[in-house]
Amino acid sequence: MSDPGLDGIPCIWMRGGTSKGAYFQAEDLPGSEMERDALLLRVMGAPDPRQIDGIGGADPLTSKVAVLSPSTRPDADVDYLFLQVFVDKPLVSGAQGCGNILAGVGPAALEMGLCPAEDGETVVRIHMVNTGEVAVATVQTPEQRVSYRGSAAIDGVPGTHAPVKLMFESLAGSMCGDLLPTGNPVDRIDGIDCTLIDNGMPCVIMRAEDLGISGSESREDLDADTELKARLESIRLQAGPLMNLGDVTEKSVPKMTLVSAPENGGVVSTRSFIPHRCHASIGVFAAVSVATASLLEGSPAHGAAVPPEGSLYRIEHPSGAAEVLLNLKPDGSVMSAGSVRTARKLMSGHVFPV
Ligand code: NQM
Repeated sequence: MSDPGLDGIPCIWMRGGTSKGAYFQAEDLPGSEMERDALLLRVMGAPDPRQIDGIGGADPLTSKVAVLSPSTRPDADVDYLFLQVFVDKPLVSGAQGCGNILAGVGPAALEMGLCPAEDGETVVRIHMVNTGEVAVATVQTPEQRVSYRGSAAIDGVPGTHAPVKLMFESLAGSMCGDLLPTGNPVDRIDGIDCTLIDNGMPCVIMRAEDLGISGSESREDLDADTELKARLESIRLQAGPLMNLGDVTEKSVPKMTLVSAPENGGVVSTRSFIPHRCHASIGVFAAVSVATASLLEGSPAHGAAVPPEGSLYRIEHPSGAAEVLLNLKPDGSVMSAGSVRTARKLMSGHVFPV
């Protein structure tokens, strides 16, 4: 009988967008969720703030897992289940998706032979199991091999790489049932104006100044601000049930996003707590949700925003800006969204969850 601690488990360690994670095939992981999660905690070395006994990078952005399998849906090529492995708690959560790790799913599916590569570009339709939506990824595959080399740059990642184009339709209410789960563009929690929105990612959007910050602080300064974090957690725990997410004490949603006026020609500036640490940039779906909120009159995001000329929304964040494409319907609501990310295969081999 095979022993994963001795024989290892096939794994690709990949950067997807501004995150990093372990990409597995579902068939190589235990079928029982409890056993699977226990194994993933050992793989990442969690719980431990340093993740010294695992491959996690001691940061929620580098303690992520993608589980891939042939698609169960006729309109997709591959199923992608995202799992967040908490760094400092014995918790693995599938109660959110991840658009950055999604950037690596097309390349990983092709590398794993879950779908065939074409010569030039390959379109991979990805069923995002966490939310039920389909993403369409375009991967560079010259001579039917995934290429990670190219000239696309994204803020938060040094250098340039091959682009991975991601397109989405009908993200509204991905986890909350509705774009605005309370039916309001603004709700007040603990005296703070909040837009509770889900256009791909449940987010609570607030004015940075209402929380006593400028919104241009560094990630490190915000992470050290325990008083601010306690206020955000109080709002988050109340927002969870209002957003149809139930008790979110042990969940990584909703994301707590503070907005302010843009400083570098973008639409709006953000500092996004995911939810207990400040993001080094911003999640793809969180950026789509912020861009969408910027269209809603009365929302803190609308008040701070400088609308773009066309359909490209630059959402500023601590390491630059994330570019989000929004195609609008004639009534001004969002029809489809997209983003260009990059990914890179860093290691392919076996991981040993001793
Ligand atoms: O919002 C981190 C990330 C994410 C999520 C998080 C993401 C998204 O940047 O689509 O990508 O919000 O926990 O990896």
